[in-house]
Amino acid sequence: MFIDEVKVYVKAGDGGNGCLAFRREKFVPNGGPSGGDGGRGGDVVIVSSVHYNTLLHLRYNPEHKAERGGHGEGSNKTGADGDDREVKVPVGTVVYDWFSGEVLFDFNAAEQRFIVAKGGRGGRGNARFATPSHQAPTEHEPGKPGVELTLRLELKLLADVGLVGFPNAGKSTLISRISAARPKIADYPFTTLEPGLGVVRLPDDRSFVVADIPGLIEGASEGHGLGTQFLRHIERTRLLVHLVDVSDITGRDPVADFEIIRNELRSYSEELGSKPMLVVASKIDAAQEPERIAAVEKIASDNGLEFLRISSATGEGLEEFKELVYKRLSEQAR
Ligand SMILES: Nc1nc2c(ncn2[C@@H]2O[C@H](COP(=O)(O)OP(=O)(O)OP(=O)(O)O)[C@@H](O)[C@H]2O)c(=O)[nH]1
Ligand SMILES: [Mg+2]
Repeated sequence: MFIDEVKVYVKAGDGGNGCLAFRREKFVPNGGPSGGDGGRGGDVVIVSSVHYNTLLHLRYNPEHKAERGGHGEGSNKTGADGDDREVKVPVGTVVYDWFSGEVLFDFNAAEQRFIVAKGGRGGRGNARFATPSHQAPTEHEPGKPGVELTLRLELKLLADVGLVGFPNAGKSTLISRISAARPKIADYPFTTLEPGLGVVRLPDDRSFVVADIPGLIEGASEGHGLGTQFLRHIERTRLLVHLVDVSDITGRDPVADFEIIRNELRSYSEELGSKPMLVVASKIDAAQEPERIAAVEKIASDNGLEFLRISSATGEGLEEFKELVYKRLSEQAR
């Protein structure tokens, strides 16, 4: 299991100070106390959001402070409350106290809100201390400090996207180009024996998780090649990316390859067979015959599937690929 983890410091806003003041008006010789209360400090609130798939955005931004409350003023004016500070996390994030290791909250659904650090109360102004026998109080309180905490946020990464295709189709090469994952890559089938995950980063704190798995061949569901056991690692993904090698050297028919993989997925499970899928022509830098690419494009469109072309060797199409995958993922609620 792949785990994403960050250390984060949070500090709620301090309360504003209570004010010491007396009314001074013409014709009112001894005006009463009029110091207002301080405002409440803002809370730090952690919110689960479907727009985040990883904790990467917090790794580069590890401090979160809410606003302090305004101080009380004369004429019984209360200070303004400080604004809350929201920290967004993906569903599946668990919040721990860094030092004690205690679990503070477990986000298991979207749009849950957890006040992790409460803002300090505002101090009372001197007007609040007046009683019939104590008409000119000078007592007034400072605001209470906001809570501060160091947290450990942990997310068990689940793949959002599964890469499927024949052995040698270029799955591991692709994940190595779009993420920090460094799987073994080689010019022979069944190079990948164990599934691996990679986190893909996009501008504006966007990210998603891709699973690289072993190749499938005809009869895999009957145990040929490496079988289909490993498909359970992509059962819970939201999108499949089907890589079809269109280079000339394979000597294979890319359309037949496409059909074989789809059949193997269907034999594994109805659910996997009907998952949303993007069809990707891989290794276009090595495709001298454009008909091979056109044939894959046609079979995709005949099946009502989106089609893209990429080369992990030259980088062509990779930016479009990442953006399209992100777009399709964010269109689906988890
Ligand atoms: N020309 C070219 N070769 C590529 C490209 N992508 C991958 N290759 C080559 O294709 C071969 C297989 O690549 P892998 O990434 O290991 O393929 P895979 O799909 O992970 O294969 P398995 O793990 O065996 O299922 C390697 O020799 C790569 O260098 C590409 O875009 N262009
Ligand atoms: Mg591989």
